[in-house]
Amino acid sequence: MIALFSDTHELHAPAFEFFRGERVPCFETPARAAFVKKSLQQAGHALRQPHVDSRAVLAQIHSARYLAFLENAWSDWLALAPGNAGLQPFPSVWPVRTLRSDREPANFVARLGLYSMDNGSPLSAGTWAAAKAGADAAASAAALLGEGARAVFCCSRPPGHHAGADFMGGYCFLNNAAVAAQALRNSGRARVAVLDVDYHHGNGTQSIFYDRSDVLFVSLHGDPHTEYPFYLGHADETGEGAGLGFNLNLPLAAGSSAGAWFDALEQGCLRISQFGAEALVVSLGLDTFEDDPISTFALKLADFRRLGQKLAALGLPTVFVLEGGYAAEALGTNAVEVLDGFDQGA
Ligand code: OKP
Ligand code: ZN
Repeated sequence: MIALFSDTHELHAPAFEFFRGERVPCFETPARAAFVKKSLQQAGHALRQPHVDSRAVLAQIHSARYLAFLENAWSDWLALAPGNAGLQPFPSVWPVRTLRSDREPANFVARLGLYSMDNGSPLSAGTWAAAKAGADAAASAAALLGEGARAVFCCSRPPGHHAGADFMGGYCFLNNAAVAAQALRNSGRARVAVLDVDYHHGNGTQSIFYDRSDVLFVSLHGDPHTEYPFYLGHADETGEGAGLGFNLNLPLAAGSSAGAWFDALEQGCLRISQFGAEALVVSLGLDTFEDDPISTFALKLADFRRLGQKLAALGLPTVFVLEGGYAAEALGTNAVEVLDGFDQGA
């Protein structure tokens, strides 16, 4: 399978994040992509650079003011106070209910609150460049499917599925899966399905396509009653307006078994077949792994091969986009198992 990889991901390298109120080393690290790259090479997958500029598609997915904010965030942070180069920006005030989000404040940290859903997503100097390279990979993957590729894997970070039209969060800045889906729509595929198998609900992707019937969103994830992102991902979220019936959430209780997970996958795949998808985007989070440090599902190495085989059985041109997975060393072998399972089943 073709894998898209750019070294630019390394430029997003925050030093720490907040977890339970404490400063801890980041879970989402450059080492993650390095391990995946190494496993891809060992397994003989061809690595290529992204070759398509995603800017036009990004403008279809994200708001203009959010994109401008993100692109200029680091220089605005540096301009805010001397010494900021060695510090990481975090939001401290958010426009929750009753507060206004239509007026953009001048203060950088206030704008950071306006455009963030959590305090768990540190920015660093190269965040925009790294995130943009990931979006470029997603747009490039869609182009490669147009040239006849059966499947393409985007080995990119930071992840994207928590990022909405005008906000970042959950380590995500630009929604790569949404970029891939929109680029596939732009190239003439009438119906595109996004299947999100990350442990965490893809709230950003859901919200971006919530009122659309041309992009089906299906997600398997830890029940938001107890799991991040908490405020979206329930089974009663089925879409709105023209999009009613085109959103399927399959939340599973924390600690669910691999058997329960594959039962939900079967349901999700049935819905995608019934939808008549002409292409598939997989938000490939591998934090469903039994040893993941921040998640509670129990998938083992062999389960990832089985996942790849199940996805191949859908018989669709497929873009895989890397999302979460924080057992960094195992992430490489787990990802390659999915891709090899897919190639074997295809
Ligand atoms: C991103 B992805 C919060 C610590 C936990 C949320 C998890 C984000 C997961 N301070 N952060 O879906 O794998
Ligand atoms: Zn996740």
